[in-house]
Amino acid sequence: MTYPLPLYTFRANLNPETLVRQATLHIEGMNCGHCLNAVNRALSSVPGVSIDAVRIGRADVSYDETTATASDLEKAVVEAGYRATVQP
Ligand SMILES: [Cu+2]
Repeated sequence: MTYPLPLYTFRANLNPETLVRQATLHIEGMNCGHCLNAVNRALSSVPGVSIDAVRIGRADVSYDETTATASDLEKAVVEAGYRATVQP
């Protein structure tokens, strides 16, 4: 007797931690506390994103890749008036 249960189904049991990614955004145009607030606000408005640190010129974030993409992060910062590139 054979059991047609495919072994790969066990891999569907993903650890939720594997879906959280970290990214660093390099941001041009920031120069003061207002900019820090604006970038903070922009990034925290993206669903699935949590901010680890924001400094002048740089933001470190964690994001749930089932909810947000790297380009969502970039877009949020660009819409706030800065230039941003994401490094995974
Ligand atoms: Cu500023």
